[in-house]
Amino acid sequence: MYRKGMKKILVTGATGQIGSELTLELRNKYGRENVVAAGHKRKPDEKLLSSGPFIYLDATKKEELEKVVEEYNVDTIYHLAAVLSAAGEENPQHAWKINMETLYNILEVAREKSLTRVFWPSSIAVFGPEAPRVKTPQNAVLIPRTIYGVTKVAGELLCNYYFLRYGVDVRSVRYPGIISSETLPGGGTTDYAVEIFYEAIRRKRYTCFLRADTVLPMMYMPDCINAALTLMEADPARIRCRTSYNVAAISFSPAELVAEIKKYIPDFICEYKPDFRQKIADSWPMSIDDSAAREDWGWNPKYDLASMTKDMIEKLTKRFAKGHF
Ligand code: AKB
Repeated sequence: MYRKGMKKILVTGATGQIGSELTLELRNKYGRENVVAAGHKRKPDEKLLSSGPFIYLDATKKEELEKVVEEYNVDTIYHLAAVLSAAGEENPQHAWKINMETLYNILEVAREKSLTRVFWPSSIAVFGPEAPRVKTPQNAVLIPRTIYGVTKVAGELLCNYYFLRYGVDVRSVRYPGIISSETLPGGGTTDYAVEIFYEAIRRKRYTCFLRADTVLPMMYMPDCINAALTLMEADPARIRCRTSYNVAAISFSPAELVAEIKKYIPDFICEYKPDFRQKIADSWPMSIDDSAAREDWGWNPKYDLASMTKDMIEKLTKRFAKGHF
């Protein structure tokens, strides 16, 4: 374990889809009091509140961030707060402000205060139609069509710069769509793959905003968390990529996911009404080549389409039975 002297970890975006589960995992691993969860607008749920410190933080304000880092003796930041692809297209100026200003402030604070390590997620959204869409290589051309993708490319370059110029130990992976049962995602193009489970169990009907044959790279939450933790624990000498690593797990289309869900809910009906998100999905890879992550720091996802679907249905069915929606 790289952290000696038990300084603190700060998680921004801790009330979001990844943050809400990653924070709990970090608290299990490093101690409840050592992980400070920071949200901005969304109210934290009971698990997040009762398992350790929670604060409100606007990371576009550097002074606020500096205060928190000093007050809690933070030495590691997981910076998850971001506006995703579909929400970004509705207000590109806002997406640029949130995604770029917060990352810049985090990197600046990491530089000024010599923080030990920073994790920042990039996305498959860095790729555009000019990149090969099947088994997209690590070093494929990056010409995204969304403002979200533009902020992720700019962010990757900024992280690489801060590493080379100032030695900030910032690490990153390009996440695909993340599927999870605890907190709904918001504003993404891959969100259908989570919503579909909620609607299949509650109503046995879902209207999908992507075409039935739209294949996209996806990942189940336990693998998503494992990617962040494994990368952050890796020996610095093994991290040869300081922009962001491709990580892959599963690739499937809505039709393939529907077929898998129907094994548990045979009368489930899915309709298709593609909207503006179809164009975004069509500009992204269908599958990803993640050999660099596998070779450098041992990336190895566990869940496939069948095991992810089984686990999602079991978890959500239990939750809904208890009346927790
Ligand atoms: C989105 O759909 O915007 C995100 C992503 C792939 O980064 N889930």
